Amino acid sequence: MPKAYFTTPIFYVNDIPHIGHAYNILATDTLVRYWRKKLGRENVFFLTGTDENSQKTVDAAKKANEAVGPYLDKMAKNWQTTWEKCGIDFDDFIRTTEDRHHQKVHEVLQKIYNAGDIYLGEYVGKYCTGCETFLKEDELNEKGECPDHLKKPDELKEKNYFFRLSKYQDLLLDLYAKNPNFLQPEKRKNEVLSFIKSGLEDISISRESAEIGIKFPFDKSHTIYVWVEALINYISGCPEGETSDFWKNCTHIVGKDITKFHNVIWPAMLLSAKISLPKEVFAHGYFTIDGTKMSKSLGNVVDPLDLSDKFGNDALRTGLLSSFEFGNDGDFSVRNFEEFYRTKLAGGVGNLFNRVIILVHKFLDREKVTVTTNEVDIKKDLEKFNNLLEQKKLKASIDHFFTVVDSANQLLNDTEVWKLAKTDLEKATDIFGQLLNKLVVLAQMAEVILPESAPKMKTMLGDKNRLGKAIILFERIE
Ligand code: ME8
Repeated sequence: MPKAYFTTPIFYVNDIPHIGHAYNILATDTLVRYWRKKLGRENVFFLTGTDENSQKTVDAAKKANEAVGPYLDKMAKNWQTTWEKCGIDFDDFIRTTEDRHHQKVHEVLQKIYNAGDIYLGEYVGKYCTGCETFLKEDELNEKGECPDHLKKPDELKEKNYFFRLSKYQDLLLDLYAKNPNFLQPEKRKNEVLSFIKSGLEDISISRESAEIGIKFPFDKSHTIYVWVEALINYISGCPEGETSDFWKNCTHIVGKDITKFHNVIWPAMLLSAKISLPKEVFAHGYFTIDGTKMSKSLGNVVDPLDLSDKFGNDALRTGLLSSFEFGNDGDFSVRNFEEFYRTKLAGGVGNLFNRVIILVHKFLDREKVTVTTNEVDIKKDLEKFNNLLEQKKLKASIDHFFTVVDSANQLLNDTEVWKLAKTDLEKATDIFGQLLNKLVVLAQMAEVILPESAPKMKTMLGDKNRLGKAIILFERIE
């Protein structure tokens, strides 16, 4: 059986998760569920975790008046339990403060050093702690600030180790020529390609004055640049390591903000260390909340747990993922989300299951109900759904699910089967059969996009001989 390995970015623990992070991990979890269904659970591996060796986590601990170690433990736990509460079914959770990660980082950095790609030099430049990156003059705004964090970067002058990124310019172009899908979607690839073509400079990969981090294996007085070691988490947490089929079939799901790291620096590091590359990177877009950028100062940051507590995890997942297509930028509005819940979930699929099951029980001898499965139709709808997921079209796959829901509701209403059953039971039985077929296919799709409702749907559908009782899938919420 082929293998598949999916990763999310590892999240910074200087703050708690918000809905932007949840968007990334819910999308990944949805793709993982599709592949687990196709390849079998043991052949698919899902890794997430936390990025902890960052100056901003140290600053956050100080601000909270807590010692760094316990602060990191507390925050990592918070991220992990948030994802568990949101119904994310990851196989492993990696923290960059773990030994297994430190060991792997040393191994990889030593290989890059042995390849002659690390040298000592002096760095003079501007560093933004918010981004954990050096910024060039032309990347700053008119006030000389980082455009994302609206803060003047720190002036740094220190002895640094450098990575010979410039050496990999042509090799990277070659990589994209040979593997056009290494970065998707296309527009993100074009951005990265023009960045590479504009000329790659060697990058500083050490800090002399860092308060946290992993030391170089060949020089313990220097700390490894947090991004360089963070990327290695994907190997530290890879089942069976970087020579395995999992690794060769790895998909990194990232936000578009971090493609330079995942699509320039990371493949160059791997080429240098002579480690095979992951299969692909998919960069999704960013969303605004009601048209404005989500930010603490604006007070419009949405906590995924608030939505999940009120509407449930299936609503959180499908409401977010169907707001705009995966790969595009978009907008999320709580009002549209509530509308989606009301019309599509409670009034749509929930109501459909309930009505059909209750009607079948009312008119047919429940012991004798058999679902006259019309295989062709089921196959057609499932195939379309699966094809969309293979292409990572998450919104389109959810939309397709609701097209089937709508067609079932229409069949129910057009035939007025509840009246028909009183006059022509034979004809009504045929319609009930068609409706149950649609519910069967919906329950199968739900395993991927509505994983908490899927078992309830299956219970309602019962087995070949016996239909189950109606269950409310989505409570009406005022
Ligand atoms: O970048 N819309 O971590 P991070 C969509 N530690 N996605 C969003 C979003 C929004 N408004 N806000 C955040 C880091 N994200 C590094 C990664 S990996 C080796 C190291 C998503 O916690 C987006 O996917 O700042 C972003 O890439 C991710 O959250 C991680 O953000």
